[in-house]
Amino acid sequence: MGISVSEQRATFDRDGYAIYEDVLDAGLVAEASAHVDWLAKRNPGLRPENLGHQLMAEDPFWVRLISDERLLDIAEQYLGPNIALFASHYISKPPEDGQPVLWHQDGSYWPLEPMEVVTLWLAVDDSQPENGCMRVVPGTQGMELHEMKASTDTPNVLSSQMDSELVDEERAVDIVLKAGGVSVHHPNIVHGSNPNTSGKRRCGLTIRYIPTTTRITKQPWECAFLLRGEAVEGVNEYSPRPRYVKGEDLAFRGCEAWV
Ligand SMILES: O=C(O)CCC(=O)C(=O)O
Repeated sequence: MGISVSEQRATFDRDGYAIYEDVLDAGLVAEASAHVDWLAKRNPGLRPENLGHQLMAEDPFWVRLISDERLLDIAEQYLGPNIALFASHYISKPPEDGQPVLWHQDGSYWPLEPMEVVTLWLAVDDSQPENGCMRVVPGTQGMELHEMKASTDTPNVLSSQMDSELVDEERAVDIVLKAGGVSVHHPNIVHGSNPNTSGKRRCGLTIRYIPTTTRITKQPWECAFLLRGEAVEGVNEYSPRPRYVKGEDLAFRGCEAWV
């Protein structure tokens, strides 16, 4: 028997992260994988680890993906019924030279008040130590947020990291996921990932969900979408969902409902 929902929530409360296997079906994961290739082709100037939410506001498949009811059902366990998207980012580490994500705390980067937010990390590929899976230091969600420092000596996705004396790397654990699985993590948890030196791509989609009571303090913010429940008056402006334009956008199952 699988782990029950309450056990996952208890694991999150204790360790700052939790794992959900087999969340999305193989068909949708294959569409997400094709989407990454499509985005990378259209944006040759960007590293595939950096396909970020600036590309998302006009992309119906991306909005369809992060609106999936199975993902929102998980987010609801942490945030309650009124859910918006704050940000999303594909970190697709190519084979052989995929960049690391140095140790950091997400909340240190984010213009949110209060810092009530969860990340769902969707495995688009199988994600293992060999291809640079995510790593977390369990229990560090209780640590206050620290300033991240610029770091460019070795190429890395965020070009920054936290002070190494704050990171007890010995205690880090690997988050191993099969494609279609999801991990959830807290905005204060210390986490990162190693380079991908294997022959296999490692792609994950980060999805940052907020309750509609959380204010995005940086404006304008182009990719806030109300996804479930009610907005709170005066808190955030939400964008309309993008429309699918044949020949311009990536075609996907159900795209006719997005015209
Ligand atoms: O995908 C990775 O390797 C790191 C992800 C990450 O840092 C995040 O989701 O905040």
